[in-house]
Amino acid sequence: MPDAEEIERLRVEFQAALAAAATDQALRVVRDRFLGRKGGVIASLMKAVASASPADRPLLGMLANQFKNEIEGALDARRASLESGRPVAGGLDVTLPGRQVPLGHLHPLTHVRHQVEAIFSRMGYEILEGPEIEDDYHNFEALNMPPEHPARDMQDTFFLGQPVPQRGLGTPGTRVSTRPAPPDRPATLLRTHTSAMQIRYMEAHEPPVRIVAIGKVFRRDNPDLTHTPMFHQFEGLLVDERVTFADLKGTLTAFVREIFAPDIKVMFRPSFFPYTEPSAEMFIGCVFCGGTGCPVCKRTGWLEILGSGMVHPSVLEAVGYDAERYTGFAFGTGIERVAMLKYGVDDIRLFYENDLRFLEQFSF
Ligand code: 2NL
Repeated sequence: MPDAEEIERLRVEFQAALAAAATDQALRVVRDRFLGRKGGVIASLMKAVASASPADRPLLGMLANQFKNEIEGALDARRASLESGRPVAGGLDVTLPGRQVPLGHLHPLTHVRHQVEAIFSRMGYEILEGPEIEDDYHNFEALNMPPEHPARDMQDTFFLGQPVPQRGLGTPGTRVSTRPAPPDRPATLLRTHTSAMQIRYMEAHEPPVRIVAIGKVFRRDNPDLTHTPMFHQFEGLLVDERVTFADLKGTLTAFVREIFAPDIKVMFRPSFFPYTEPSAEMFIGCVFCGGTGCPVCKRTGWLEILGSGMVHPSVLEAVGYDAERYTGFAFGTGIERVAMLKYGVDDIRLFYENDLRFLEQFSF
């Protein structure tokens, strides 16, 4: 049963709590604790008074009511003093945090592109951009793919300037065709890889060459989880005297360690490209399962990250280099592929749909 002493003890407690409350929020906590309708100190006190003996009830009731009024007054006064101490300019509380301005951010592919450019720039490579429309010579022939070369079947090319009937619309004549140009006219096409830029660079510069070519490439693919008719490629090329396969391995290992993780595992496996000999695919230890095997790496523990090799002597000769004096290495892969492996994206089409629920996960 409460008595005058108990009320005095609660008063001391209240005064300590009030003195410690330096913010509106802290003040609200004190108010809830003492004046809260359910379980508040005053509410409990009033309940206890109601069940006190008829002899004690009048005095206790009066003391409890007095205490309650005191608390209300003290809380109001304290709030007023907190408000008056706050820097206010023309009714504006200048201590409030500013409203968040919604800020955009880079597209994940742009972010990866910047990272690739930064890593190779630091290694002394020049970054190249060039035309998306190319001719047959620079896209195929100079890369050791003469007209009848079977490797051309690996690329399904968009050719330009061929009139073809359009579905649905009565007017024939679109500017992009799937048929090669007649032999009397040099074919123009949408580049199927960024290599043409590297051929043009070598035609205009003597070794040493250290370049990364980067940009959109186009292939006649039906869209699925891993294919779109346009994607972004980057290719690297280094040509100098005494360049070896060890230089290729060291450079590419340094690259994947920077873009994925410093302790990532790497593996090279023999492969074939018409423009390199020998050729190799590079794999990294699966970033999703750590090598133990999962659906992404198809239980192999390895992910294919890029294609590479020593530049074929025919390519060096096509640009007028002395293939006895110079050797070089080259490599290429998709920015999309790197981004998918880096961020665990399982569908390449997400990069082009501009769905904010996807893009907003990349506010780097
Ligand atoms: C791929 C293939 C590769 C190259 C690209 C290259 C460029 C010149 C000369 C020799 Cl100018 N090679 N580029 C070499 C090997 C592979 O990428 O499909 N990667 C997934």
